[in-house]
Amino acid sequence: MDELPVIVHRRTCPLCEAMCGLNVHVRGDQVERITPDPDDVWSKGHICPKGTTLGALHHDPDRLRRPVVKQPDGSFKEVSYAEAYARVDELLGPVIAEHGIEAVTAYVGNPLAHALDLSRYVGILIGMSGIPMIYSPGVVDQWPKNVGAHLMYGGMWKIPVPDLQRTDLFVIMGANPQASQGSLLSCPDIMGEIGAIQKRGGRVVVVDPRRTGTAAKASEWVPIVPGTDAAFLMAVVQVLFAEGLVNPGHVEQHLDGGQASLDELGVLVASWTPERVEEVTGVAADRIRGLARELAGTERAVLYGRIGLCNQEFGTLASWLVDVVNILTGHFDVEGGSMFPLPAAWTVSDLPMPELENGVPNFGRWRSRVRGAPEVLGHVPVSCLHEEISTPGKGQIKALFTVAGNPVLSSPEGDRLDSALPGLDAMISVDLWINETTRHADVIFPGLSALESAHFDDMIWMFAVRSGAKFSPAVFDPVEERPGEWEILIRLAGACLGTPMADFDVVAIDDGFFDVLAMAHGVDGAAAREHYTEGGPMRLLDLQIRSGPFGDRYGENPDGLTLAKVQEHPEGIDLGPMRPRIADVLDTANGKLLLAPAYITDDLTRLEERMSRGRPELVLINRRHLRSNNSWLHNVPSLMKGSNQCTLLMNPTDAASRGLSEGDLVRVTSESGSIELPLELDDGILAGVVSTPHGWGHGKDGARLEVAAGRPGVNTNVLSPGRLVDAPSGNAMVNGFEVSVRAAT
Ligand SMILES: Nc1nc2c(c(=O)[nH]1)N[C@H]1C(S)=C(S)[C@@H](COP(=O)(O)OP(=O)(O)OC[C@H]3O[C@@H](n4cnc5c(=O)[nH]c(N)nc54)[C@H](O)[C@@H]3O)O[C@H]1N2
Ligand SMILES: Nc1nc2c(c(=O)[nH]1)N[C@H]1C(S)=C(S)[C@@H](COP(=O)(O)OP(=O)(O)OC[C@H]3O[C@@H](n4cnc5c(=O)[nH]c(N)nc54)[C@H](O)[C@@H]3O)O[C@H]1N2
Ligand code: SF4
Ligand SMILES: [Mo]
Repeated sequence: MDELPVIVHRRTCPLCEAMCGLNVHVRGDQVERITPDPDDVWSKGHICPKGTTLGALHHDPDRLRRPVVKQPDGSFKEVSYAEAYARVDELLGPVIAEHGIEAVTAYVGNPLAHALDLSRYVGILIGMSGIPMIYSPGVVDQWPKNVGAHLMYGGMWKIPVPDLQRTDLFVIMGANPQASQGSLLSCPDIMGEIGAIQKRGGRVVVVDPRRTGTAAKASEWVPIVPGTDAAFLMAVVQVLFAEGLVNPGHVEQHLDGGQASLDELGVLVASWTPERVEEVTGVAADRIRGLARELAGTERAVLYGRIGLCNQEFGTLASWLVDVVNILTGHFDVEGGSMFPLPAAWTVSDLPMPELENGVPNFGRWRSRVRGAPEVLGHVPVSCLHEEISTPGKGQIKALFTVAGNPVLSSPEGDRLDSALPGLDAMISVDLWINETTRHADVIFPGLSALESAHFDDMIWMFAVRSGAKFSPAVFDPVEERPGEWEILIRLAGACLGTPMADFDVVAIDDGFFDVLAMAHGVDGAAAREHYTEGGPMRLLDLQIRSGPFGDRYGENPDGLTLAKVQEHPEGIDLGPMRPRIADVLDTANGKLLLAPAYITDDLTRLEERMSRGRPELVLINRRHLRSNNSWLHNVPSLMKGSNQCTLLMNPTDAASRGLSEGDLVRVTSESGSIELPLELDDGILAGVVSTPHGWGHGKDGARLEVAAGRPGVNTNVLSPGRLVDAPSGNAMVNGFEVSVRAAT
């Protein structure tokens, strides 16, 4: 081995939105180490501990390299693709024949958003298979933002992001970029940017029930009672109106109803004074008033809200109010404020949805069968899935696809899903590991490892503070010829349509998909296809770039971008910071920005009711850790070193009053269930609030994650009550529900 040279491959890390440039040092077929790429034009040498683990993930002996099929004794056997396809046909055929396609659904998980081909091709499985609806963790994540964006701007992914590289006041609510590295906010080294804001004389304020790693580095931490951000922000808006601080700038001309819409909003917020909300929020009236004035009075300022504002009781109101504050204070669609990014490659996820085009609240077109939960943007709460599988009757789910997901750990009431999955007639998973969820599958198709795949982010550029383009070729060839995941997704759609998986005409479907997407972007697909010798994700990516805002449009703009030109720049291409572009973005029925959609403001009655409700003695919130990534990096030995991440954080005063001390094993109980985990005292968490991380609870029989099983932790979603959601979006309220804590016996 030693005589083989080390070759350094440049890569973009696909694990989170920071899109860091990596140098992967490879000798032979072994990754020796991974270092930051200082010459990457986007990340300039930033990296986190997870980025160095792509080699460990690639070499992980537990990672699946071939399809596996469940045997009668419950074990998995490696099989050929032909055998796996045949098993899918055998299982799926009878389900559809007997119960119809309504008995089939899919759960599509988070890594989808980061993978070259899954992100671009999952639409085929969803759109072509005929399955009526799918489930995803979107409703334990950002659905409130999607609802707001859909109603206000006319597209569920038209989500504005803070221009933090050019701002002087950055107010962060319910996000902890120190751990997450940014969410619906793609920016390398956010903590570095936070330092830079302070260095240029600006301020960073964190509003969070916990003094997080971000809050510790900020200029100020404002502790807030979980779930009360909407009340807090209503008071901020009240102050803006009461003190004559409303000045939307150039955005005013885009407001549906103009000045009148502002006046109406002023009336709506009139009673929400800081004094009225200070007790409920735990934030002094003076501080709320001061923050409103500071936001209005700082030329370059921005308010940013993320998962802590979504995964809570008033997610839609709180997320909407973040945008409202930015609009009213003139920090919308301007440098240093909240802006709309411009991806070089348009994203496949952002196709106009015909039935959702009008900006009218056409939600609730149908309801879930068992609970009667209303559909919102095609989704119902993901906790419905377990009961749709386990409750008999017409419409019962009998077959499930999971793609890049682990809902047993990530969904509220995941333990009930764990119990329901064995009742399925067919479960087919596309995943690289046998995890807590896929252990129930009948067939698992493995994707390629990150280092075996080329990479160019799709969705993530929609949230990027700069436009840019980076392409990474695969570092390794797969050991054997294997179909890409995009091809598996197409074949699975075929199986739903009654064609044997092996026989499905992948090329024809891929061509058709290309042509539809091309047409949506003003390109003649058939003519464009003449430029290529083969189809698949690379062809699609080239189309996305060439017909994108910087593209060459197949020769029309000879100086424009193509995938080939991007490939000439392994360090990436920087296409500049965000620019004002609201007129291009707005896609509502009348092209105007709807400042206060009635669908959202109607929910104020629920907030009113919350104002007179007492606060439970103890509520639970969640947290993330820099060395973890949802449920699936716990099989990497280097990330599992160090202190136990899966602990309950509690304020020392709450511990003392319960006779509990650091390290005690405690039992946490909610209306849904109980878990036991060690106690960690933290004077930086508000009294009356405790915190757990999600994504733990490994060590289950049949899963194949040996390292994770050695330090399994517990599944916090056993505690999360499925019935508790943010009403307008159906998004799970995994933060802010009541729990009790006592010593475990
Ligand atoms: N209580 C609580 N619950 C939460 C959250 C919370 O804050 N609190 N957060 C929620 C959020 S924001 C999210 S996004 C979800 C995440 O929820 P999920 O998406 O369900 O879970 P992950 O842990 O991301 O699981 C990803 C799976 O994809 C697989 N995988 C990785 N890369 C690939 C690939 O390239 N191809 C394929 N086919 N598979 C791949 C991994 O092996 C893993 O099994 O969890 C949600 N759940
Ligand atoms: N290292 C790491 N990085 C990740 C992930 C990971 O699991 N690990 N997951 C990725 C994914 S899928 C996502 S969606 C993003 C999420 O990225 P972020 O949105 O930054 O998520 P968190 O780090 O969980 O921070 C949420 C914060 O909300 C606070 N909070 C909870 N309830 C409330 C409340 O009611 N009000 C307020 N104001 N704050 C509240 C919590 O205390 C916490 O500090 O991270 C991504 N990046
Ligand atoms: S912050 Fe870490 S996980 Fe995220 S892209 Fe960079 S190296 Fe990867
Ligand atoms: Mo997420």
